[in-house]
Amino acid sequence: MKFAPEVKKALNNKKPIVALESTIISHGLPRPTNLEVAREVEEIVRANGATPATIALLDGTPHIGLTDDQLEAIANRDDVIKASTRDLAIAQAKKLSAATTVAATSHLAAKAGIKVFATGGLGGVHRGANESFDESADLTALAQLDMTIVCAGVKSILDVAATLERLETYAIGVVGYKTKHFPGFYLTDSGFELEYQVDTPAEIAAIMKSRYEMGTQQNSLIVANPVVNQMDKALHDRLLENGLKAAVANDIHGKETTPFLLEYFHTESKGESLRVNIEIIKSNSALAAQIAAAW
Ligand code: PSU
Ligand code: MN
Repeated sequence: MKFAPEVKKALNNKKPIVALESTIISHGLPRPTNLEVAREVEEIVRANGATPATIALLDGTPHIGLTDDQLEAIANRDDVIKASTRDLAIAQAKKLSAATTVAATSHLAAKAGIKVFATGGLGGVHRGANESFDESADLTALAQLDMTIVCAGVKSILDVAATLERLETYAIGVVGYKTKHFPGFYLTDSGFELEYQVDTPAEIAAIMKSRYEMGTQQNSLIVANPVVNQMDKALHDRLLENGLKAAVANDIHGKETTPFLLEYFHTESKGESLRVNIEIIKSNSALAAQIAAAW
């Protein structure tokens, strides 16, 4: 793994670091917004007292922290694949450039000794998974990694109830940030309740510490941070219904499903879902930096 100088320095000096994923840049947001947001998010992490470490593979080399040129390559190159954990070794050996999902980013971040990670919305159990078997590898990755991950819940394109059950099975802790309503990514409230609410980064850092005392640090902790200005609910529900139909009509499967649905939302909502997605990732990055600092 190649470390960006500022990340190396922060690791050596035990300073706060926030890992950031790159699939959202390459496959989750449209150009040229993706690069602008990637840069802004790094600045937000710095402004909140931590060092950003955007993670990706460039020509086979895993990078923990990217230079601006490298960020631009991930945002604009057409040969950047979407890599989950299982793709990492193959991509390295084949010298591919790859944006890393939540699963793959957490894996590399944990290996690097980073404890806190910010994303938009987690992957989870897809609707119709009882037939398609489509469950994000984010779930199994977080079931075995020492990571605290800040997200706006799981993506609303998923089966949220089934995903919450899986999180319980995998012993992945979930706390709501200033809420007891599990957030629904584009929506502030998914309609599902949470058992625990936390109100400060210090409280979250205390839970992180307890995970070591209980020996449960190898199961990730999810900090669910709801978006403030949610998408119009009626528009959301309509696009979700139509988007799921469009995915079937276009024979979309496997790792293409999530990028397809996100792009469908961004195009069909004329930027409304994009606005919300940007707000989500910015707010999660700020909170993650504060948690890293408290830790
Ligand atoms: N959050 C976003 N946009 C995204 C993602 C998360 O706001 O594009 C990405 C993450 O990289 C996550 C992936 O790991 O979507 C899930 O893909 P899949 O459902 O194929 O596992
Ligand atoms: Mn999948």
